[in-house]
Amino acid sequence: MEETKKRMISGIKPTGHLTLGNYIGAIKQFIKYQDDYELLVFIADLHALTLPIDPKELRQNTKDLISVYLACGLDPEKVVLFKQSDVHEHAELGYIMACNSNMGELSRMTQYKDKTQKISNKESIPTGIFIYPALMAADILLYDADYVPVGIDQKQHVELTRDLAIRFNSHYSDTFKVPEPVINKQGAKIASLSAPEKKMSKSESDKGTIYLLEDLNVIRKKIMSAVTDLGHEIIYDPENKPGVSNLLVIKSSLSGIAISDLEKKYEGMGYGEFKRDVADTVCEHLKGLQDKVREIQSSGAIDKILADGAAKASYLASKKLNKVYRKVGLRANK
Ligand code: ATP
Ligand code: LTN
Repeated sequence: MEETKKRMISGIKPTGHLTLGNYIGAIKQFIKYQDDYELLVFIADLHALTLPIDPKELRQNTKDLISVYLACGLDPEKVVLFKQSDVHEHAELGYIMACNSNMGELSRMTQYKDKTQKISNKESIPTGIFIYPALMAADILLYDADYVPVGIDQKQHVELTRDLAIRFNSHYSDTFKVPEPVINKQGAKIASLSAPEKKMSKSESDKGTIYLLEDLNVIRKKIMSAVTDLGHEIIYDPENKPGVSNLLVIKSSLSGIAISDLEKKYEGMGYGEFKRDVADTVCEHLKGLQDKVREIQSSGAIDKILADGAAKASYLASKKLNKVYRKVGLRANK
């Protein structure tokens, strides 16, 4: 008898142009897992509203994100691919989770602190960014996911999801599966090329960010001017050589060559030649991806894929939300 597969769920916000960090830290993992797990991958468009965003941009980002998911190899025959806002249960359970979380735990979230630090008038911090983790918990708990593959920056949110699930279960009786985060060993935090102490991020556009769909010549230039470190050795030493180590992680993640083998290959090589080699690998990879994205966008297949995905996700989500509504007293407890 075939063993039932464990379930996994993850999503990316369509907040900006996708980066190499999103690809290596998140999307590449999804592809790896699609055969062995029952995988759901969604476009976290409700989350994209938590900070101001232009509607036109949100629409374009959403189209790009689904195209990139498909171009990278997520197979809609194996994976449930959908848009969060197409499944209304996310917002509804998000509200219930917000009612079951507290100000203390939400204000301790690092992402909340980081994102609001830049807003000088604290009175104007949007409420959505504060309750973001409650919606993220709903995204996960709706589907009884066993695992949540994310980059390291999202680990804290998955841990809060676990706390909220355990609290709900003990208050109202067993309702949610308690999920676990899955963080990949390598590439969980791709750094900015210009400031290697910072995460490469799609909402902080700078010359240190490689966008998956940008001009390949620009990408090459960004890699050639990446900050390297003192000395001339090409070795993996994130403490003392964050710039070089980041480039090694990028090269290794895209080529599949172990970092220790790369260190041997680059022994005695100068930084310039090293960067050229990394740029060749990145550009070769992204050229293939960009060609596929163009093909998918002109194929007209996207709407149907998202509609099918939403139907499958809604089936699971509505069952869970009904159960929750009964437990909390919003429905007859039959
Ligand atoms: P924003 O800048 O809007 O916060 P982001 O680039 O951090 O966005 P998210 O939508 O928050 O992207 O993240 C999508 C997924 O990509 C998450 O699993 C996240 O951990 C992962 N991720 C994002 N940036 C990186 C990075 N630099 N290295 C590795 N993984 C990353
Ligand atoms: N918060 C995540 C995106 C996200 C997510 C999720 C990831 C929203 N809901 C559920 C995994 C599971 C982010 O900012 N990367």
